[in-house]
Amino acid sequence: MYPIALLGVPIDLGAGRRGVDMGPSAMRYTGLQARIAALGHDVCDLGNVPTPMIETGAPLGDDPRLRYLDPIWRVCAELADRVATCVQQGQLPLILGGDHSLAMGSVSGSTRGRQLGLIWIDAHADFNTPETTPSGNIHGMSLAALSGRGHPLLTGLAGRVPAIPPDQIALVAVRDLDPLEREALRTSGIHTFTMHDIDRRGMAAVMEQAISCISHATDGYHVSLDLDVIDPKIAPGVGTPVLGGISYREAHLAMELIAQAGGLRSLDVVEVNPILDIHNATAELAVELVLSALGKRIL
Ligand code: 6HN
Ligand code: MN
Ligand code: MN
Ligand code: MN
Repeated sequence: MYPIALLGVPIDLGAGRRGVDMGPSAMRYTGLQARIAALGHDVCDLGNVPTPMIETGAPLGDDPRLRYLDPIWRVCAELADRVATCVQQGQLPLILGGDHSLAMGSVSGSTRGRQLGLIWIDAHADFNTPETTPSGNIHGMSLAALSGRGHPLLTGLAGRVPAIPPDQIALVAVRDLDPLEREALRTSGIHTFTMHDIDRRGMAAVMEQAISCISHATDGYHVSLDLDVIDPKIAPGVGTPVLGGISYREAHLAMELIAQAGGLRSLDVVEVNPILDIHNATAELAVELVLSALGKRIL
C-alpha cells in the first residue's frame, strides 16, 4: 500500500449552508492519523489548503448560477497541484472536506499524468450545470464538471476535457436528482447505480459491478465519498440530508470491497458538517469508513 498523505480543505463556498468548513477538524479530532498508522500504513498530515472565507471577502461573483466561482476555482487549482505532487511522490492522497466542490481539484490532480476511474458515492449526482442548477451551489456541479460539462474554468481544471471520460465514472447510491440534472445524467454515459439497484441487488453486487466497469484501461481509481449517501438517521451532520440512505453496514461493505479490489489511488471524504452533527457522530463514521477503505478488517 502507498504511504498516505492527509490534506484538509476547509471550504464551504460551494454549499448552501455554513459549517462544512469545520469537517477537516472534526475528522482529525477523532484521532484519524493515529488510527490510520495503527493499520500499519505510513501516514503524514500535510495540513490544510488555504481557503478564503465569506467573512474575509471571498467574492461571490456576478452570476447567481455559479456562486463563488472564482474562489472555488482557485482553491481547486491549488488542491489539484498539491494532490498531483503527492501522487508524484508515490503517496495516496486522502482529502478531508469541506464541501463537494473540492473534488474538482482532487480528482483533477490525481488523474494528472495517468488515466483514473472515478467512483462517486453520494445521495446526489452533483451533475448540475449553470443551465440546470436550482441553487447556484457549485457542490452540486462537481461531477458534471469532471465529466466535461459546465463552466470552462471548472471543466478545465485537469488540463484536459473531460478530466475523466463518462464511461470511466460510476455513480453509486444516488437517490435525489433535480429534474433537468436527471435528464442530463440519463444520456451521459456514466455508469449509474441508484438506491433502487442497491435495494434489489444488494450493495456487494452493485459495488463489484461499479468497480469492474470503471477498471478497464485505467490506472486504478479515485473514490469520492459524500457522507450524505448514508441515511441521515446515522449520519445527521450533513448539509443536504435525504431520507432513505445506505445503512451503516452497507457503507462499510462498500469501503471494504474497495479495499479488497486493490485499485484505490486517492480518496475524498466530504460534506461532514459539525454544526449539524450530533456529538461528532458523522465525523466518527466518516473516519471509520476511511479505515475500512484503507484495509481495516473485522477479523
Ligand atoms: N452535494 N442537487 C442540489 C443542488 O443544489 O444542485 C443538491 C446538491 C448537493 C451537493 O451534496 O455534494
Ligand atoms: Mn456530493
Ligand atoms: Mn450529496
Ligand atoms: Mn466503463
